[in-house]
Amino acid sequence: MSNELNEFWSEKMKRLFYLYDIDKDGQITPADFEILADKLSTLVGQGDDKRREEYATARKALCQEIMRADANQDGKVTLEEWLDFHRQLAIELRKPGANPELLPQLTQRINTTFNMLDLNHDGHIARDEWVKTCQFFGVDKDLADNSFTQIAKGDHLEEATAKKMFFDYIKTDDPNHISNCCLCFL
Ligand SMILES: [Ca+2]
Ligand SMILES: [Ca+2]
Repeated sequence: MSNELNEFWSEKMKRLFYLYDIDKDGQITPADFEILADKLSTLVGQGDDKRREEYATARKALCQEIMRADANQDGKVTLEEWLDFHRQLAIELRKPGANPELLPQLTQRINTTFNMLDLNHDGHIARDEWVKTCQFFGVDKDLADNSFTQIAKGDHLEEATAKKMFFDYIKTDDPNHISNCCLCFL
């Protein structure tokens, strides 16, 4: 793999950008995360106060991580800033011997994402958690179910496997790579 990232990769990162730009004003700001948090809390269930609180904390952490892409620090992440940020990350991840766990731009974000996906906090992602979250982001149920079958062993997606998948997702520009099913989660 070279440092050139192809059209497929750019399109993938653009889709991710528009996924986070929830109010569709063409930039990612903390306001988008407020809306996201409200929507996500319906996934957790209204009755579970503790879990909702955890979600609120996770959302703040995720917002901070994503706002790292705001290169000129004006409180908004533009598409250009977003692509530059992820291009640098992808190049970093492609270096031989790179340890993705040590990349500060990504580690916290991956941990937060994993914890949000692991809805019942038992250390792995179960099939129904995966499918539920995929559906929330508008992915077809069968498609979500199939992708889970491909990446997980049985009905459990272990933390290490999930994280490797997230890193591969940022890194790869191969349209056939299995990690592309992670679109919704980063
Ligand atoms: Ca926005
Ligand atoms: Ca900016």
